[in-house]
Amino acid sequence: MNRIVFVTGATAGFGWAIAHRMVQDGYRVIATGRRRERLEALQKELGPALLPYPLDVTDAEAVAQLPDALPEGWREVEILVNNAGLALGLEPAYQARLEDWDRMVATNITGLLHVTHALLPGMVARDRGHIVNLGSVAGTYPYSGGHVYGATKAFVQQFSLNLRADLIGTGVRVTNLEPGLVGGTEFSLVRFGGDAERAQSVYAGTVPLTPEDIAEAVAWVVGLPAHVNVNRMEIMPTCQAPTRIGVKRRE
Ligand code: NDP
Ligand code: 8X3
Repeated sequence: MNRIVFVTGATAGFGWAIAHRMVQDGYRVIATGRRRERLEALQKELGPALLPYPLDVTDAEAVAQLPDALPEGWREVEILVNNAGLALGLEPAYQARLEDWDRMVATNITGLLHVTHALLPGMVARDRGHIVNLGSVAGTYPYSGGHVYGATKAFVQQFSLNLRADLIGTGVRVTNLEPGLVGGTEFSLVRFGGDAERAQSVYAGTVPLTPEDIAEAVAWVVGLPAHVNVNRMEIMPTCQAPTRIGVKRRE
């Protein structure tokens, strides 16, 4: 198989699992992220079907050079998994750090846009492609402390749907994956600035989704026949559900 998948944020969590799954399914994978040594470890494990390509999605210059900067034979990206992203902090908006807001916007919105802008024209020219964006349930359901993180994922959801509107009549598909609680990643560790105990407490007493569950969803949506487009897929663990709207009662 000569189908090429470009995964952002493949050094950990979902991206790491997606890289494994896609190679296992016979795709060739360009694995990106900022931590070069993690990408090299991935290649050691997965062999020549995986190309380690260090890339910070907020480095506009490096992203703009795609796909021409990729080695020959790796430039015709068919599937883009826009996975790199992060949440920072869980304080209420009025106590949040402005630099955290800026970084979430730069990574989850601007980074995702730049990578898409670089790789989408080639897909349209070849009349074949699939963009899988990592949104979140946080883009649909508000929660305290979710302010900018949830808003970035609402952007990703709407951008995905608007891309679909532009891509009607082409062979390029777009899917927004919207997971809920997923354990086994660095997400909460990053959110809480390296506080492992607080990060672990997020999953206490739950059976969360796993990165492999997300990789399974990616493998399924991209493996469907070319005439089938999953627009949005919301996935929660069985122990999670959208519940009531909050009310603050007087004491
Ligand atoms: P992880 O923190 O485990 O992984 C995030 C990945 O993004 C890492 O590989 C990291 O690599 C990469 N990354 C972060 N910033 C940049 C950057 N500037 N440039 C390139 N890569 C970057 O998180 P998850 O795997 O849990 O999350 C993946 C995606 O899924 C995110 O978009 C997240 O918002 C979303 N999501 C997560 C959920 C969860 O519960 N875990 C639920 C719903 C959605 P490196 O540091 O090496 O650059
Ligand atoms: C990650 C899920 O609920 O922590 O996007 O925002 S949540």
